[in-house]
Amino acid sequence: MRSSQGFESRTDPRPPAVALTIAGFDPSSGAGVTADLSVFAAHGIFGTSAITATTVQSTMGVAGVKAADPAWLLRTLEFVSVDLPPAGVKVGMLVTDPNVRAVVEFLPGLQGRIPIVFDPVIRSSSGYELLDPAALRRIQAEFLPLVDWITPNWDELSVLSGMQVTTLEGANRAADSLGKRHPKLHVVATGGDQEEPIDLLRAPGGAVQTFRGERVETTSTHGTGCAFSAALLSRLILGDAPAKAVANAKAYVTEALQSAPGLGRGRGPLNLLWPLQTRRRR
Ligand code: PXL
Repeated sequence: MRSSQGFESRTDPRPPAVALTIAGFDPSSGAGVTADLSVFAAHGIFGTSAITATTVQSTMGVAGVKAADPAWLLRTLEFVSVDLPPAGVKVGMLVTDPNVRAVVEFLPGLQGRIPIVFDPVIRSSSGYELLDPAALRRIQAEFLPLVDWITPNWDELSVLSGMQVTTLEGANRAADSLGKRHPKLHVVATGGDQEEPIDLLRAPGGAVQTFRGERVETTSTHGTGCAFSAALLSRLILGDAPAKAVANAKAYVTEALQSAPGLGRGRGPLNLLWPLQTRRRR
């Protein structure tokens, strides 16, 4: 159906799948929950969210982080998920140990039934620390066993594996080490920020596949990791097999980078809603 504004309205009578994002709030909309909600919307998925922290930031970088109240976070997660049961969960920035504990308390009710994707946010691309050391220890000990997918870049993979990753072969070894420690985990070592943008998937059992990408020359890279992990979850919810989900998420991010609107004076946001815009009639 066509409205006066030139948009097509939804004609599918089935309700959309629900995805839940547990992440931080970025007031400049490049990363965090609002970006994740755009990614879900672009995939036809209805997004719910719970905020782990608010940040002061713009495209110029992060200037401050204030963690949410962990009891409030847990209450939010439980209340919204009873009414709007998620078909998948994405976890992003967690910041504090009590937040990790809250999410560890929440997830077991869902674990094993739906995909749970973790984008391990450790520091911002502008260098701001976004994860306390105690939180990192609890993530390793209690949280990763509950997660199905993890999407670290090479820096994050270095921290998580304890192995300094500087080459694709190094990423392979570190992903293998992490995967052996958590046998149920799909590890995607994302190389989008490298000179040669190659992603590496280590599946449970140890099989490895690489995904060669196109290098996009742009300064609009704010929230690329958020976008990739939310797109990966979306593709898994839509029924993609693991390798297909990675390839499709990568293609989605590449187009979002290529068509970025060029906003801000620093690292600008991506064009996360591009799949909706291409359907717009003029
Ligand atoms: O891209 C990492 C990230 C995720 N989520 C929030 C952030 C950042 C980086 O600054 O602020 C809310």
